[in-house]
Amino acid sequence: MPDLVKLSLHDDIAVITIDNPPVNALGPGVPEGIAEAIKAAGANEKIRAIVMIGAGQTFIAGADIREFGKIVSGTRPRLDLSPYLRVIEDARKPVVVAIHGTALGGGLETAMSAHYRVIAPGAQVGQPEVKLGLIPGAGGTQRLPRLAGVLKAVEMCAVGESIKAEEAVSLGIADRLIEGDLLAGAVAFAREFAGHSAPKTRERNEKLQATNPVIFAAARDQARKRGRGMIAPLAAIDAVEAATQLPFDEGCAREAELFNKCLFSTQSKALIHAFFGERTVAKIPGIPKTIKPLEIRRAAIVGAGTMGGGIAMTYANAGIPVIVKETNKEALDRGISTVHNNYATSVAKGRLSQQSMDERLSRITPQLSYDGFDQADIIVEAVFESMAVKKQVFSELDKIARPDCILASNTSSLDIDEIASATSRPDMVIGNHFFSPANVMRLLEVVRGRETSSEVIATSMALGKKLGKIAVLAGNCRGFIGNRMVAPYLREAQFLVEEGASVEQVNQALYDFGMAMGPLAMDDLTGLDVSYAIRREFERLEKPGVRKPLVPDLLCEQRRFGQKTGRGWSKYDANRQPSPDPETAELIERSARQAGIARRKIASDEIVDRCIYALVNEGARILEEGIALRSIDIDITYLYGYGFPAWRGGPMFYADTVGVHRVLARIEELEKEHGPDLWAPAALLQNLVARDRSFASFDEGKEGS
Ligand code: 3H9
Repeated sequence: MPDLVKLSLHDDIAVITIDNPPVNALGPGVPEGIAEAIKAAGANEKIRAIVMIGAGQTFIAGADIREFGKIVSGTRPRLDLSPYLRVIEDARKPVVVAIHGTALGGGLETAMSAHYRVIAPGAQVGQPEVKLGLIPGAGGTQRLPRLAGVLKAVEMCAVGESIKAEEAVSLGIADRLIEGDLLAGAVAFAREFAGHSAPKTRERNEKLQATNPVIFAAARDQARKRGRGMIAPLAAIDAVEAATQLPFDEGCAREAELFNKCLFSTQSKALIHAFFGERTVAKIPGIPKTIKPLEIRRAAIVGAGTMGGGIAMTYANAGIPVIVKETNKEALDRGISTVHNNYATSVAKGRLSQQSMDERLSRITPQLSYDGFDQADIIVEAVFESMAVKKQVFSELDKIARPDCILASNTSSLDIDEIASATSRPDMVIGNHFFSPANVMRLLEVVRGRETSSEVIATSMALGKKLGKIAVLAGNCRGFIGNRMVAPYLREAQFLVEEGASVEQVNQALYDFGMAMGPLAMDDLTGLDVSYAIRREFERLEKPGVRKPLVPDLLCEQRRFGQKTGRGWSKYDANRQPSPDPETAELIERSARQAGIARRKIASDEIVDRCIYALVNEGARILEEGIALRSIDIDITYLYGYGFPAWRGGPMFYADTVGVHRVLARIEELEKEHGPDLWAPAALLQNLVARDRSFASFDEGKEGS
């Protein structure tokens, strides 16, 4: 028997331990090992029942996700876990699975093929395959409705969220909650049930009876809204529905068919890319694991505006006390009242208890002075996006902060080195660019300056995790990764409306592509005044004679800053619902006419090509300059900071799926039409095409890939 699975005897009870770190995934050798152990225990006359448990922190967290790529590329045969699970279910002695940590995907499917399940408080079970663009593929869609009922099974398989131990027990997925020593409790449970006729999940049909078909129609509606464009949630619902219509074996066959369709889809490849990407971005080449992050016990923030308030909430939510400083009482009160209202909304929606809200608020200290800043381990500057203002703040902080205090700027695009030059400790200065709303958005763009120390980078990356963020490291340039790429993306969206597309058409085309919102809707949300201020900062660097969007400055001059003023590219009602703004449309048309821009009918395909390929081309430049470490860092930035659809994997992965040669050809066409200043292809893109490579292959060999 392979070492991955161990069999030991506790008198009359056999204990099978799955030991495949880090998460006991069902990699090669594990299912085989389990089946062998079950058979061996079955053959031993002294054994009356069998307990199966995971070593380390968790039960089985699923199939080994790394294997899926090999199956799709044909280097590994298709994965069929069913025969191994049959061995468990058909064992003549009762099999009790003991769950701690997580039983996810194939892990829960393994557990459900046993006769009984006991579970530790704090453990979770789930079928998260849809998050990887898959569906359960080892009988999960057939066994789960038999244990938990159809309604819950549909939800768990189509949405992919895990449930807690207590709920698993109340639903019938687990049979008993075991407080204290799980193994001892499971062995005692097994003894209790040894000799009972063991229930086979596949034969338990009572919860399938009288299923209301409305469940499936409602689930499909929900899935279309929630997972816009995704195929896996719908496939998961089809598979659970099959459980209510077909005998078990035929239901499993239908599930296998749907699983394979999903497995071979680009969507699944994209979502698996995102899964590993989320973890890869934490690995920074050149910063060894031996570098210990500094401990962050107390934080301070300069600025209580939208960003400062959201950042304060993020720290408070993570249990870190935080001081927030403003320059005048009115601004401070306004900022803190927004924080208060945000928490109160969460309480009203039942997402947060009143007690948690009070605890979190008690961690936030609003004030007008720098009192206590000398105690902080990190100070985050979140003031107006102006170099002069930021340098002033940093020179003040330099005098107050402890020498080992990190000075972080929340700038979204300004030069970190120039900001650091206002201090005597550029090695302690770093960018911590949060995305609005900072307490909600998962991305944290960490920007390393020329002199930022490895320890400070490692601390920001670890802190990001503690704050519940996905931290991506970027180099220092105008806009770093995210906003540098968004500039040409927005530029094209704005050019397109000048050339004849409507604001609504541009937004709709990108929304239909899968973006969380259209580019001009995003511009209205972040505030046109923000990009206006940044344009002023960088005006001196603009190349003369290059076409620039005409309308954004005009809208700002009329104080049409987007959602915050009720007007921008669109009009917004009191609930921030958009509607077309005829005055903006008129302004766009007039400006285009005066500039001699020919207006024409524009197809949605052109809108998508121009916006998305502008992202890809700039992304390629960012890679070639080393601003992003790997293409995956760009993809994760876009998935978590800019609402790029996860099932397309991010802009660089998307370019790979289209084919870099096709992307380059289209960019070359756009260069011919709009000129090299706007559309000269990135050298890296040309290089990849010339060598028949992809962005993914560019990442190969880099640490973490
Ligand atoms: C499936 O089961 C299909 C079935 O229906 C059967 C089909 C036939 N495989 O997240 P962490 C790695 S589909 C391989 O940082 P945490 C992960 O990459 C699967 N590797 O820890 C990382 O590696 P590294 C359904 C895996 O404590 C390390 O483990 N299951 C797998 O924050 C630690 O992970 C899922 O979708 C895996 N299944 O969270 C569950 N899982 O250190 C996916 C993890 O080199 N996993 N790794 O970067 C998770 O949700 C979280 O990892 C978990 C732990 C909650 C388990």
